[in-house]
Amino acid sequence: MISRRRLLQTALLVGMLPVSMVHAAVRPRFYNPFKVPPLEVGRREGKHLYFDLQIQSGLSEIIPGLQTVTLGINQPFLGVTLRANRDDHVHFKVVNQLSKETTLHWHGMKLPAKEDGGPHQSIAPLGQWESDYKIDQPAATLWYHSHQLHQTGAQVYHGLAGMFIIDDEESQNLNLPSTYGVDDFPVIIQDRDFNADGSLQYLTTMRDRMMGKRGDTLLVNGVINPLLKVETALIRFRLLNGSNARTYQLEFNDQRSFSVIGSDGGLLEQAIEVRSIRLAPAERVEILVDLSDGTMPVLRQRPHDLRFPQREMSMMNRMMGEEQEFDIFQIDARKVVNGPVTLPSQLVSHSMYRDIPIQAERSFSLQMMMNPARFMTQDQFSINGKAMDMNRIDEVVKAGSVEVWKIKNLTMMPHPFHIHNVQFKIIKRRGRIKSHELGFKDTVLVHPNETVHLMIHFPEYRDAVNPYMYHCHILEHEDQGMMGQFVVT
Ligand SMILES: [Cu+2]
Repeated sequence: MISRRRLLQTALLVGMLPVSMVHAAVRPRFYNPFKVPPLEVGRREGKHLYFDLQIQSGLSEIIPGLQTVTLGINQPFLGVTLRANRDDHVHFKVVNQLSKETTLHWHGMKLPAKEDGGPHQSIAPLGQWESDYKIDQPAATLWYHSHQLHQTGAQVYHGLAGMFIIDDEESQNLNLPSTYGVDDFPVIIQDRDFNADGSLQYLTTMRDRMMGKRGDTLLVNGVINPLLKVETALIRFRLLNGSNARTYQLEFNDQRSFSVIGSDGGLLEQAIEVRSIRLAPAERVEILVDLSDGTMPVLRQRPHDLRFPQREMSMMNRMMGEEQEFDIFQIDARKVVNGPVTLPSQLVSHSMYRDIPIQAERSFSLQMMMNPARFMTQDQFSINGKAMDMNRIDEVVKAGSVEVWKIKNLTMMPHPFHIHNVQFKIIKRRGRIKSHELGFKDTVLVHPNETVHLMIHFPEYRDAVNPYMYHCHILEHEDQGMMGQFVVT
């Protein structure tokens, strides 16, 4: 495994570090160019958009001088950024060039179950899968990634994940920064471990299996230590925690405030000013940052406490590594010329199914089996006492209905709970619901001993055969059984 210090030494040896590293206070501390993933807007015929996606493997130079075997979509490492409008009818032709089965799941999208790209839509080696649906939800920052049964952790870790941006008229009328790669940037945050030969190191310890895989090297859009040069004062970042297991508490090193404008499912009703935000695996948040001061702030992960209650389990917390501090990327705003900016306050209004009565309540208990006899098997984790079974439908939901789902965490660590095909609202949790958790969500972090109540409006897609998934988005937990299936009829 290569530590940060070792990386730095290697970089110094091969002369990769500019002299400016020494004068960190006034010059950039980060040195790799920020990578903006290529944008793929498809081939348009009226309202129909056609995308050709190739799931491929490749070699990537992530660490200077070393080649890493990676996976990607239309590029060697990670996916291209997809972009489409609300009401577009998208058509994906996905070709699997790998020698193993894989899938592509459209995370956060409301769509018919057979188009969802879950474990039931596996694509054979050299096979092809088509997915067609109409985008019927507001502008949002979604993503797409592998959802192969028992292999999601490994495949996403090696690169099968990308961003999917939806636009709509309402958001465009707000005049938010929206020029991709100019004042609107994807920021996919991932942590990885590398072996000495540059290969990605995955699941070598029992701790990785139980707590989820965390790495000591931070990547943004696949790049270590990126420096982003910007020239306009108001910048929008679409932050995606694409990590397998790590939760981040994000802040700038100069403690500047920023404006949260969007959550998983789209824009908030009002912008919310904060200095720090927590982002669990699979969560997204859109933020606006005022850089009119022309400085070089660093976005970093602040050591934080995910314990609940606060006094217990500090040992577990250390095991999870959330006490580590990381610098994630640096912004160089020295060329910003335009003056002070005004942040919008009012954004969009959320219709909240106020007129539809709640038709059902369901409870889900997240459990860890901790049975030594079952170590190394694929069912260490469960929901309501059952590990994932492709042949078992756990819940049947009525199309168009509103339900309350109560997610209860009976384990000693937090789990980010994700539901396919919906954008829910968090209506009750321990403590106050704040910042991005006020918006529409498809993933919510549930703390130990906490029960989080979600209000969910299920779209009108009916299919009694093909199920959707709900699961923990710590991918090693999902792969080891913390997943269930529901159909909508
Ligand atoms: Cu979990």
